[in-house]
Amino acid sequence: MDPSRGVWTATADVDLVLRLAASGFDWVALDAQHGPVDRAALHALARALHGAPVPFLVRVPGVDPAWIGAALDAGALAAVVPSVTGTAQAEVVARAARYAPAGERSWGPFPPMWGSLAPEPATADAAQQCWVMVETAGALTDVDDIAALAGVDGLFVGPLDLALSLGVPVDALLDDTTPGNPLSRVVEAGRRHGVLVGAFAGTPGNVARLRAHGIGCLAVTTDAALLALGAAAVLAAVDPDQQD
Ligand code: 3PY
Ligand code: MG
Repeated sequence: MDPSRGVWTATADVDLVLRLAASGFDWVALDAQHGPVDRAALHALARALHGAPVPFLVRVPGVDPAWIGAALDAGALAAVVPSVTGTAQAEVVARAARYAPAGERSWGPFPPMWGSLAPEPATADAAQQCWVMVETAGALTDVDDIAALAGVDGLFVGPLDLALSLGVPVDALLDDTTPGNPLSRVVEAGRRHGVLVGAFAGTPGNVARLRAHGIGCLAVTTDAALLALGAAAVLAAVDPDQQD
């Protein structure tokens, strides 16, 4: 996963998501926080993505052990957990992603519902991951302790919320190269504790800025952006003189 180029989806359309999973990106992220993925949609999407060429991630709606379990039950490579405010919440999150004795995940994988086998608990614990989003000032303050927690496999920066929480413009956050800048603190915590560091980029320009910080696992674009870019490219190709 590092480096990797993922696509973030803001829809719950099974056919669209399946096509995105076969379009060259390394992973697909389903969004149950800001997108329309509810539990019923999660079942339909997971069933369709079972056996897809690339893994999927699920951003759960918040610090919610039930949703973290559901994301992993669906077969996500990782539950991506937003709005974590610090070490105490990260501990809850990490325990929700692993079966006992390491954690408190409840048994209930989805694949038997469509006739496939459930992974053994130990296999699931080894293969499935928990990524904590670093997008609050509190999570940034605690980032080293969060990265050190057993069961935290990744730190995933949400630049939009992190900038809001720090009270700085997103551009200032992304371009900050002063010693001890926020993104370098996340990267260093990840390196120190051997956990993945990723981020939401969304545009090619932001991909370059995040890579310059040493962040290689990136959500490079979204389904909505791909549609807009594709529409603009087609219209420009058929009528090059009508661009505004
Ligand atoms: C953020 O930038 O805050 C995100 O959560 C991106 O999805
Ligand atoms: Mg966010």
